[in-house]
Amino acid sequence: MSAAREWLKQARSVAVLTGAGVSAESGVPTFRGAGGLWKRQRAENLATPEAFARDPKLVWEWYDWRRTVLAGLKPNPGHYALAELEKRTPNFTLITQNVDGLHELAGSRNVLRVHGSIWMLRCLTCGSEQQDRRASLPEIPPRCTCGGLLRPGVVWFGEALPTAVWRAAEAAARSCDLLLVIGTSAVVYPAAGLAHLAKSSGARVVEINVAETPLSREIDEFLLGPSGELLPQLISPERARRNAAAARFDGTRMPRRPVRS
Ligand code: BJW
Ligand code: ZN
Repeated sequence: MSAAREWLKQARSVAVLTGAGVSAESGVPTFRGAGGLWKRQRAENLATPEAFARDPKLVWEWYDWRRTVLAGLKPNPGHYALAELEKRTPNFTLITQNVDGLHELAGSRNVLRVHGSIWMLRCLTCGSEQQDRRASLPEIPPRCTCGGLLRPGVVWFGEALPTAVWRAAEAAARSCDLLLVIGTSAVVYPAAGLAHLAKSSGARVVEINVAETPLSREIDEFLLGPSGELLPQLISPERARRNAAAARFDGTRMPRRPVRS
């Protein structure tokens, strides 16, 4: 942790790659691993254009259910720590594979959503895109005003990532001094390749995860633990220490201040 803190202090340009694990402490299920899978479904079975072509209603039911779950969730201390890091780092890029929108809710501004957003809908007929933050949609599958079928504005397996967003993500990985890789199994490409790109371009790479990934032995520092705890310790250690100390005193043990009338 202390080496990573020092690299963060020295870095002039910081990039961050996040995955589902960063939202796990908000209550968002991950895709893989123990407790992973959304409603017992594998992303590989439903997150494909073929699955959508075969049964748009089934795929939409999965996404609609996920939207309902996500609508009730809030960012966690890991999301907030990253938003704070952005404010004090002149050259900062947050690259996320997550489609949940929790980074933006926490206050992150420069967010590259390489796998799109679950809150965007795109028409298969006229190509128009619209944001729709309703938890559940009144009609499944939803239709565009032109009558065409709408699809979730996310990137499925076998689909290209949005070109401009992906170029910006590659540029950030290539030019950063430090890349933080947080809560991703690092098995889905091309996103996982950003860590190799940053490393081969001379950046330090620090990973935070509750379990080892294929990257863990190839990078500079692996921090084992939940990102909702480790990110505040990495980014604002003083505040994290104060909060931890405060949490040790519950209402009954906390010395009471005299109440002035
Ligand atoms: C914690 C924690 C806590 C838990 N704190 N940590 C063979 C080799 C290489 C590539 C391929 C291949 N065969 C096929 C491909 C390509 C394919 C791919 O990578 N497949 C692999 C699975 C094998 N990739 C694609 O198809 C991509 N497109 C592409 O390649 O296009 C080429 C092309 C070019 C030009 C024209 C046409 C095509 C697209 C990939 C799209 C991925 N989409 C999804 C669904 C998005 C929509 C939705 O949400 O429904 O994206 S799949 C799913 O996986 C989602 C995620 O963003 C993505 C990554 O998952 P992530 O975030 O890493 O989550 P998990 O669950 O895997 O991991 C969570 C981690 O958190 C774990 O490590 C935990 O330990 C950790 N954790 N709690 C910290 N508290
Ligand atoms: Zn349309």
